[in-house]
Amino acid sequence: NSPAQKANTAKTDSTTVKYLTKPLISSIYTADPSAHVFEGKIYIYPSHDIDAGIPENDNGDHFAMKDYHILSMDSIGGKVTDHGVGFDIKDIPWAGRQLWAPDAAYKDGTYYLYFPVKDKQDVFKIGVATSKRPEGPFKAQPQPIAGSFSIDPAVFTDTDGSSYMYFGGIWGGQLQRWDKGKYDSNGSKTDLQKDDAPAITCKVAKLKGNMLEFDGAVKDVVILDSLGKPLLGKDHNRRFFEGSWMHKYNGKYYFTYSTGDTHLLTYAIGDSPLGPFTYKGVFMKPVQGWTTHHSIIEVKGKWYIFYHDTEISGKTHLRNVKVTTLEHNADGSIKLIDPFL
Ligand code: FUB
Repeated sequence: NSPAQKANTAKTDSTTVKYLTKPLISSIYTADPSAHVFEGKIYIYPSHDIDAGIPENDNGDHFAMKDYHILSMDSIGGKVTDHGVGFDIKDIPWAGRQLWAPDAAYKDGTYYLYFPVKDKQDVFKIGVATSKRPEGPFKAQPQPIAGSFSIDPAVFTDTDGSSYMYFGGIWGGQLQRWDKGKYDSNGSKTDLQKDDAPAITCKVAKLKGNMLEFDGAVKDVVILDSLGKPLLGKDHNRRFFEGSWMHKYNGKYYFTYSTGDTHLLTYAIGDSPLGPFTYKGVFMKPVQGWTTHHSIIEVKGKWYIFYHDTEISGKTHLRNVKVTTLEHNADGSIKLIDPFL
């Protein structure tokens, strides 16, 4: 455990802790919820946490997930349906281990499930699987998406119909090992280890119309401070770590992400889905547990954030998904959410 993780756990050891909202389901452990409105319902694509008995480390080996259960709700606050296993690691021909945070998209009668998993050489890549139903079962393409790497795919479809994938995560997500354009198995276990250089950042790629391939080069998601300078490696309270998402509000593009070891959800705003984005602030304080991962959707004119914490288990690798409201202020900023009452 890093000191930050210990502090984060200690904060919630007290018996007086009261949570802002309740877990959506308790029959299985779920995390990293990517929510979408499909067919008039809310579908949630979470990781399915399991206890594989692997000790906790900074590489994230204890997150040893093997399948996804897709959840749905008719409305926020309504009954949650667990549709059972919609996708299994054993059906991915190239997979080795660790099926991490997924996302989903819809186009022209097909649902697309995007998933990160380590290949047989223990390198994270991103794959895609398809289904005619939002809850699956999903069938994987035979190979990972060409040019993909690292973790946490988040697919955003703009109002003009173009889709983009945001992806990447440092430390156990291996993003820092791709800094020179190809995977360096001897690379850093954490970040670029250059405090005064621009921090490694999230990646974005436009998707082709077939939703299965990248359309052109993978680009950096540039996050600038208020003076127009890129965030630096030492700026752990603001720099990108993992768990990105994109939503569009009043014509502006909101890039939201986790700062990882400082346990914050932060946002940056831009005029294009490809950025650059200007850092604006924290919109969610640390949850219980080390990881923090979210998605943001609009349902019937109101905005919601799906996130996870460890209320049920108290263990960082056994998480439970939750939902609460997200509010934009009149000036476009996001109201700060405290996950505890
Ligand atoms: O669930 C495994 C990893 O933990 C995710 O990929 C990260 O975003 C973090 O939530």
